[in-house]
Amino acid sequence: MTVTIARENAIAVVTVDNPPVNALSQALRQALVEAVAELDADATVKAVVLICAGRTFIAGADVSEFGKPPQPPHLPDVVARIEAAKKPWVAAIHGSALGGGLEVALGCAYRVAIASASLGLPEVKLGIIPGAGGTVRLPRLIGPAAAVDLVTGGSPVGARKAEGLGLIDAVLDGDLRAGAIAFAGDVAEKPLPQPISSREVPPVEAGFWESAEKAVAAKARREIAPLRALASVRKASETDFDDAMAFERETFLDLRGSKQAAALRHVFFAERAAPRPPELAGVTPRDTRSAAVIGGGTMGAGIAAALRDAGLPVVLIERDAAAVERGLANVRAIYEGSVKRGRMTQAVADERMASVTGGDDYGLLADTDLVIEAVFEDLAVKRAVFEKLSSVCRPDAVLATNTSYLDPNAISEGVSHPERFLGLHFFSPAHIMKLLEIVPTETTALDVLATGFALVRLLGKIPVRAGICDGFIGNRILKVTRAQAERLLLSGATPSAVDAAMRAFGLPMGPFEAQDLGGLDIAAFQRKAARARGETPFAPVAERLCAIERFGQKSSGGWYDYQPGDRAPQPSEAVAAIIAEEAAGQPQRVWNEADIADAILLPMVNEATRILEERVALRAADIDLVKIHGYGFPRWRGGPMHYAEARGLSEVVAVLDRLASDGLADPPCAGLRRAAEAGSFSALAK
Ligand code: T1G
Repeated sequence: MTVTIARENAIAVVTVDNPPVNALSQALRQALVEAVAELDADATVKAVVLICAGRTFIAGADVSEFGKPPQPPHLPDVVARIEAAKKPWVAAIHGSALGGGLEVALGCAYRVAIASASLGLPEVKLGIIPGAGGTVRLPRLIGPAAAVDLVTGGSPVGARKAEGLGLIDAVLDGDLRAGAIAFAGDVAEKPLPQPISSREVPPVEAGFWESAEKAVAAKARREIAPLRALASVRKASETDFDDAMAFERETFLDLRGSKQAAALRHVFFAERAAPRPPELAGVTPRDTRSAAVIGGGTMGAGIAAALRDAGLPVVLIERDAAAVERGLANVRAIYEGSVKRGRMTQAVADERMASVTGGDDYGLLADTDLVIEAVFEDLAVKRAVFEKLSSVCRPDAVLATNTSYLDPNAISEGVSHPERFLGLHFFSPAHIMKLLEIVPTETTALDVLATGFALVRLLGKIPVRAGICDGFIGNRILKVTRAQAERLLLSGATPSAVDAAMRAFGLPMGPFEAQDLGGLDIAAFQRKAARARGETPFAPVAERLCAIERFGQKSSGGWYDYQPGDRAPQPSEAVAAIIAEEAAGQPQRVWNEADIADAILLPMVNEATRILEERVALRAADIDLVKIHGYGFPRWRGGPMHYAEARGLSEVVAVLDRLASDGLADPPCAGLRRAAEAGSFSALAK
């Protein structure tokens, strides 16, 4: 880390260089304090530019220091020291000024940025609030309403928007350093602007805080930090600067040690590790400038939209002209839906749709870089597709299957140049869900695997490398969860009680509501295939529901009844009767929410541990990302593996042993017992 000072006539340029994102480590905070003292004492310096090397302005406090006691100089003191400087400091912003980075910029007399820069206070996304004056200076600079949006939402704004808010003084064209030096020269002789800390917060209209609290609570749901951030902005508006700073700091330190902050930090680092499997270090991906999707059904259309949204022209291939039209209509419906929801303008939707073309001639793919197959989940059908692709595509074109349950090794048999084949498992809806399981076969070349990861980055999704087994990572765990949920029904629980318990834990919906939404027939199809492989999937009640065509919301009912036109689940007497028949002779017990959650979550952790032991997943944190980004596991819980570690793996093993002794779960696997002895899953991932 370096902080260098250069002198351009009467302007000093302080350059921060702390790769990769100029995070405010203790050493950097110390160097900034020393730079202020040096330049205050230098009479030849009339103004100062604070600029950063590398790809971004200061991106915030150093998140890796959060697990340790804060070290002086503390950031609020650094910001105050810059604010008290005798000469005007001009923050010159490129990339992102985030969190502590923006707070440092707020300590400067002026802020300028290039048009591509963004500024924000994302702390709530880490389960904390700004801890260096962000909630206290911001309402003084841009007013309470804009400050509430920035602080409680955590999303950055672009430079132009920031200028409009009054957050920055100018958007500079051309070279940032030169522009900032010129700006500093212009202000050098002017009187220093009033420090933000001594300005008044503009008044708000009656009822503002009450309505803000309602809006923030509705959006934050179970996350604590947004409401605490709102309280800090309100405090800043209602008390003097010092009291407000003390309140903010106390809140920041309180949240910094919270379970939610630890969980959100875990996810932050997990999302940055997952795209970098060790085996790909130094491997160059193949270029992907054009793409095609085979199959225009729900998945194919969603994948086509995801590819197009990432800027790739897409060809959608179907078996005949009518199917092509249906496929294109499915893609068009996705874009029309986005326009209807206000996610994009009609012009953007039309422009994107214009680069999605269709055809029933594989010959169109002779020069396509990447082809993703999304046809019916049948091995023979998929193999036929890849036989045709092998004969028309370039030998170096990457061929991918979107299969959920079939073995990509089996699908790839007969593919020419099998090294260019892999699994890319999208989650439905493919243009929205962030998770993508990347599944190499035994022959996938490393540069092809790297191409998969590069594609996922281009799509703005979260890649998780998955080994080959039935259901890879996510769906394999889902099967266990569904079987577990039925076990509870046969021991006295009801679908409503199970779903309510899992919603209370933080899931967006419970296992039975989810099946009714997705359709029970899909899992029935997988169980039929499993039985054909000699397996004995456990779903006694679901099998009976499917036998009477109770497939969920797509039919008159599933686990629940539905009134016509109403998607609200109603407990079903017919289902209760079937459960009673299947539960006959089974020991019954009274289930409370905590016990239900244990009986669902801990077997989930157990199966995830097996997945880790079998190296189907590289890391426990990867499994957390699968559950969070593929199945709605609450981010503020960190994922099932983080949740289990935070709860204590020894306790997890003890509870699982109790459930197993009652016949309500499989016993802890050997890996889970080993992890419990070690105190973490890291013992397994080596
Ligand atoms: N601290 C430490 N390391 C960080 C970091 C941070 N704040 N931000 C990123 N990194 C690392 C990251 O782990 C990765 O490391 C590398 O930088 C590239 O990250 C007092 C308390 C800035 C938009 O929340 O949003 O300030 O894996 O892959 O896609 O009030 O990183 O390469 O070794 O994400 O170009 C508030 C978090 C902190 C910003 C760049 N700040 N970072 O995105 O790169 S709390 C944040 C980001 C705070 C104050 C409070 C993004 C980015 P490695 P990357 P990117």
